[in-house]
Amino acid sequence: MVIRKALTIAGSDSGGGAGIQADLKTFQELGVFGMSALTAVTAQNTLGVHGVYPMSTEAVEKQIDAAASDIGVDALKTGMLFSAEIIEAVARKIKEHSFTNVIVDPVMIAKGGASLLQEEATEALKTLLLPLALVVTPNIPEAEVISGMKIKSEEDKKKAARAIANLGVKNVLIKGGHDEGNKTIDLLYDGETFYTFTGERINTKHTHGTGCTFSAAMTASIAKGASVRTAAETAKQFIQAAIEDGIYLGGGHGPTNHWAYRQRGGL
Ligand code: PXL
Repeated sequence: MVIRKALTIAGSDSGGGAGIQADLKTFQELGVFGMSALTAVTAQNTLGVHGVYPMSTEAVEKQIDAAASDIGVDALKTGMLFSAEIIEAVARKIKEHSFTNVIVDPVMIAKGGASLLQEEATEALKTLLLPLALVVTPNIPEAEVISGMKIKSEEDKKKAARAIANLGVKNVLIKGGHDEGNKTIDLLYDGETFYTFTGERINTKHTHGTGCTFSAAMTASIAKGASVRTAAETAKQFIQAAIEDGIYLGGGHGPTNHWAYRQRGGL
């Protein structure tokens, strides 16, 4: 049996719904061996972020080296990176190890409004990390920050995707979770062609960690050899199932159901 391996470079969510916890659960559900390099620890539950404790750049680099030099990495994703220094360290390591299957989830702000990326780090994300990425997966507010434009329509989404692609990333996937209306339309742009993936909007507050889970599902699929387009399709189905089959934990924005996709028979 060939075992595919994926690495998440991201923050820890003590509440288990987002961050590396969501990533590792998703990798496991999709049959991929998961590894992690922690960038920060958050003290967090469904009610909010109660503390953020970043790791040293040395610690981040050593974790990446340890995973890469022994077990090997078929695909990696980045999540919460917190600071420009950590982004610089991660970019350096991606180059050093010649990683090509790099999925960047440009995490900026948690559901409750806590900052997971210092404002001055956005520039480092754009100039150092995106040129090394195979895919970037912003939600609409993140796509607005990266592209520097407002997104009010499907046409705006396309314009923003083109602007983000101009930063050097090969594929841009703007997620439709913040769309208005009863559909969520994810837009993929590969530098030439636009593709859309449409889901039904679910009326729920239990969407904590959806971005992490989505990009982790893409990473797992790519680790298994899928194309970006197929990975986007799988990730859409994975997150749709995880939101629809809610598990309703905690008193605030609860986690999604990472078992749902496999329980429905997908893999
Ligand atoms: O969903 C974004 C995110 C990423 N990483 C960590 C988080 C969150 C959201 O709360 O806590 C560690």
